[in-house]
Order: sequence, then C-alpha cells, then structure tokens
Amino acid sequence: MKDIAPAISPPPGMGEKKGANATVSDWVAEVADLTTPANIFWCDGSEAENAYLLQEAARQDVVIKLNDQKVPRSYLHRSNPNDVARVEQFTFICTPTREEAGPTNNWSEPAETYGKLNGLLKGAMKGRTLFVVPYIMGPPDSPLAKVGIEVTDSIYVVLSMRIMTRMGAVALQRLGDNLEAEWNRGIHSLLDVDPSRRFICHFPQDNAIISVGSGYGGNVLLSKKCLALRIGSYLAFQQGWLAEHMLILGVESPEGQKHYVAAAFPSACGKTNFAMLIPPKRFAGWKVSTVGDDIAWMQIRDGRLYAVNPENGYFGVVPGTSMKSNPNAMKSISHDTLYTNVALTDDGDVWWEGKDGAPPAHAIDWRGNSWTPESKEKAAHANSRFATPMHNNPVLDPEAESGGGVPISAIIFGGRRSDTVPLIFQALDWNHGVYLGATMASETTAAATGAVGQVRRDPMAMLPFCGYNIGSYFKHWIATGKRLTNPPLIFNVNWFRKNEAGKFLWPGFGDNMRILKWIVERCEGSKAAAEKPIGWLPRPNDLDLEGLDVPQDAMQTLLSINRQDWEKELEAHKVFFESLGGVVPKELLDQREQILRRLSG
Ligand code: GTP
Ligand code: SPV
Ligand code: MN
Repeated sequence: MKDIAPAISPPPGMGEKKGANATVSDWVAEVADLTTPANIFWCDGSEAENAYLLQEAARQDVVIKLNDQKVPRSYLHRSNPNDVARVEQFTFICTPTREEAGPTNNWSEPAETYGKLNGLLKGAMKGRTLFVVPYIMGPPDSPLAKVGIEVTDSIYVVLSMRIMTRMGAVALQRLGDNLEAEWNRGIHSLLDVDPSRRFICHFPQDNAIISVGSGYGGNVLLSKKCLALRIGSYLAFQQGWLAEHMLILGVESPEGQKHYVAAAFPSACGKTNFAMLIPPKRFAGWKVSTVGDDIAWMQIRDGRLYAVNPENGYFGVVPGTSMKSNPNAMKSISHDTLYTNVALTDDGDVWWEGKDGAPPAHAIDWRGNSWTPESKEKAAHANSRFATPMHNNPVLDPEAESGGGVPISAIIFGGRRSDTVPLIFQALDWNHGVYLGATMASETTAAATGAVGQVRRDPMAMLPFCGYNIGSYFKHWIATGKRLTNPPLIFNVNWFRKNEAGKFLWPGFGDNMRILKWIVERCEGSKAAAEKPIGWLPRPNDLDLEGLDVPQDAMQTLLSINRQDWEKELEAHKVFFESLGGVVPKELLDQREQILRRLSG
C-alpha cells in the first residue's frame, strides 16, 4: 500500500496529554510501537479532512469516484473477492472461561489470543498509515452513548466510520478530562487480507476488540456488530439494559396517534426495508419514519423501554433495492454514498441486480471484470452494500437524535421461513414473547460467509452477535420483563412464506404496512384477533387488505397454523434448547410445555 502524506501526528487539540485523552494517546503509542506504521493520522471528522481522505483513497485506487451527475459525491470500493461478508467461523468471544462465552459462540482464551494477535500485528502497519478514529455510538447526549477508538490501517474503514458513526474530535471531547471514562479499544489491521489470518476477537471484560485480516463491513467497522452488539450486549447485561439487532421505526396514524416499534430480523431479512417502509395508497395519511435500521440500545424508564439508534448511518444490502421496493433507500443512496462491491457502468454510475430499468449493455462487475447481461456471474455481489448517512433518509424520524430514546410499544421478531410460520402472530405475554424470540429460525443469507438457505435457529436475530452466554441472555430478557410495568407487546412476523412453486405468498415491502397497522391497533387495545395455540392470530377480516393483490387461499395459508408442522417445529425447539447444554431458563422450557399442551388440547 502506498503511503499517505503528510503525516499528521496528533493535530492541536487532539490526543492532548490530559485526562482520558492521555490514556488514549498512550494506548495509540503502544499500538504504534507494536505495528510500526510510517505515520499516525488522528481523525478530527471535519469536512476538509474527509475531502482530503477521499482524494487520497481515490489516488490509491481504494475507491473510484462515481459520476457526479449520476451520484453526486459518491464512491465505489471493491473488496478482495475472498473478503465479502462477515466471517462467523473466525469470530471469537474471549472471556476468561468458555462458559461465559456460552454454547453459541466460538471461544478462545484471552491471554493466549492476545499473544497470537500481537504476533500477527507485530510490524503489520510497516509503510502504512495508522489512522486513529474516535467515535461516539448513540446520540451524544444519551445516557447510553459510548465512546470507541478504532485504530486502523484501512482508509476505507475511516471513510465508512465517518458515515456510520459520530466520528472525530466530538468523541475525544466527550471523554474530556474524565480519567474514569469508559471507552472501547479497537484495533484493526488488514494484514495481507488472507482468510487464514482473519480473526475478529472480542474481549468483553477489557472492552476491547481486535480484528485482523479482513477489510469488509461488520468484520472491520468495529462500531457496529463488534461494539454495538457483541460488547454492547455484554455491557447491557452487566448494566441492566438491552443491546439488540433491531430496527426502530415510528408509525403515525392519520389521527396523529404515534407508536414506535422495534424489530429483530436476522441479517438480510428485511430490517432496512421495513424501517423505511412507504405505506400503500390505501393507507393515505399513515406515516412511517426511521429511527434506526439495524441496532437498538434500549433502557428502562418509568417502567417502559426506550430505544436509541447508536449508529449515524446505514450499511445496507444493495441488490434488490429499487424505486419499487424501497424508494426511501433509493433517495438516501442517490448522493454522498460509499458503495461496496456493486457494478460500475461505463458512464460512471452504479448498477446492481434488481435496480430499476434495463441492465446496462456493459459494465464492470464487482470483481473489476468486464460484464454484459449475457454474463453468467452477477454484476453486483449478493452482499454488496451501501454506506450512507442517516440524514440522507427522507423519512428520518424527528426523534432520531433524541438521547432519551423513543418509547417502544411493540417488539417484533421475524425470520425467513418458507413454511410453518404464519405471516403474523402475537405472543400471549412477555415470557411467551421471549420464547418466540429465543426459538426463532431463519434461512441463512449472503450476509455471512457459508451456505445460504439453510434453516438455523437464530435467537432474537442475535446468534452471531450475543457477546456472552446465550442462557444468561435469555434470563436477562426475562428479568427485563419483570422490571417493565408497561412492557411492549411482542409479535412474530414472516414475510417469506412460499407456495409449492417456491414463490413468495406475501408481496412484502410497502404492504407490510397492513401488518404494522394491525400491530399498532393491538397496542391500542383492539380485540381483532383469535387465540390459537401459538398465540393471537388475526383472521383475514381483522387485517386491512383493501387493494391487496393476494388470492384468498394464499391469505388463508399465510394466516394458518398447521398442527403437524408445529409439532415438528416444537420438536426442533427442543433439539435447539438441548443443544445449548442446560443453560436455557426454566421459564422458557415451561413455555414450550404450555404450547405443546395447547396444540394437543
Ligand atoms: P442486514 O443489513 O444484513 O441486517 O439486512 P436487513 O435485515 O436490513 O435486510 P434488508 O432490508 O436489507 O433486506 C434484505 C433482503 O430481503 C433484500 O434482498 C430485500 O429485497 C429482501 N426483503 C426485504 N423486505 C422484504 C419483504 O417484505 N419481502 C420480501 N420478499 N423480501 C424482502
Ligand atoms: C449484518 O450482517 O447484520 C449487517 C452487515 O448488518 S455487517 O455490517 O457486515 O455485519
Ligand atoms: Mn444487520
């Protein structure tokens, strides 16, 4: 990698030798001693700095500037083809004991792991620039806000972190003079981007993360899955709050009644799309607004859950995004966006499968090869992404920056299931809802490396992101319910049920408003539901289906539960619980017994 000039080390007012900032500079000096970079660049987060870094990244061929007429101030990055998604098999929770990491995480012993990683990091930044990226997660005035410092040798990471977080001097200012201030230490080095030297390691007890050998998304934007979820969930467990893989949206009726809901769907299962939903014509006067599209930090206040979005941008799935599926996302990514692994057209625009209009006659695909519509390979990678500032979103909720968070009326769990699971149902109470979350399953997607389309249990969409023992996590959820006098109602959705021909039965996207409306009506006390063994289900007439183009028999299937399927499903829950080796709390085992009794009753 060519070098950045000039060296800036550290600029006035940053990394000053006082208070917490002294500990930051000392730590940066330690990392520099180990990794021996050519120079150190302290990021202040300013416009001027960003312009300089973009120019520099383009000069080094790390990004390609797109046509300013087509997508103003936007860039394309291509990652190494061996490095296109999160790597769950190389992700580790490094707690003193294996038991603390629990049965769902890869564990490795902290001292040994530090030793191994320090060996890999020794001299790793030789000839490179070490960037110091200070950032805040959460609205700065939120009691939940957290500071992290990511040290990285990737300019792409710096550019992405500036979009995804509140990055720069603002974070060091927040640490200020307080020597006790809590902050996350994150070290990232590309090394030589070799999968056999790729490790994403978390040290919850030390509030520290070390990531090596990757340059992609959730592996390296340490604010996101690593801090906001894995370390975050551990801190939340310790401190009595929740860090969840959930979107947060506001929904307002024509009468001005507003609710906020949070929804946990696994990776590439519809969070960003749901968070930006545009209601169909039939729902004139209804407004949906986005607080967050991926992560929710929730605290208890006055017996209710209040949620903030710790992020400042969206790192979203590109393929399939169009004016038909998600116009708000299309507007958000029409300028000031950093694209990764999409195709480049001959006129400097970006293209992907599922974009509006005809495919270009010729393009350069995500690997940098010539592409035409006749090519066998996809032009954009299935996990190609955009990073775009949250303020680009035309339906950003007015409370998105509110530090106190928004009150959550409903929590929705949902996976990608071709069969068995109905379009929508409601838990009978909190613990039943926790059971629905704990047993949810989903077909795997391209968001992580490995096979796609395989059903796997993914509790609360947190399987890859819970930074401690999953049994303790379930107990934390149950304990949280006990502290809530006004708990959110809990629902389960499945947008992905298919017919025998393998076609989706439900149109999804904007039409999910029909389900959202039923959910908020239930929060308002509507009785429009029937009690079934697995929970409350709407009857077709309980949903507002006017103007919907779904045959009646399909609707019937979507809202039905098949007893044999559910007996099989409950057996799978049992197998899953048993696979966890005795950590599942009794409350959840009891829930299963109760559902079984209701099914055979
Ligand atoms: P991550 O960023 O990985 O966490 O993904 P996400 O949960 O935000 O998922 P996203 O909204 O990006 O959607 C992922 C894929 O699911 C895209 O290909 C969408 O087109 C598709 N999708 C989203 N919502 C729906 C829906 O309601 N129905 C159907 N059939 N597909 C959907
Ligand atoms: C996810 O996989 O849930 C994502 C993408 O949001 S990544 O940031 O790569 O984890
Ligand atoms: Mn996600």
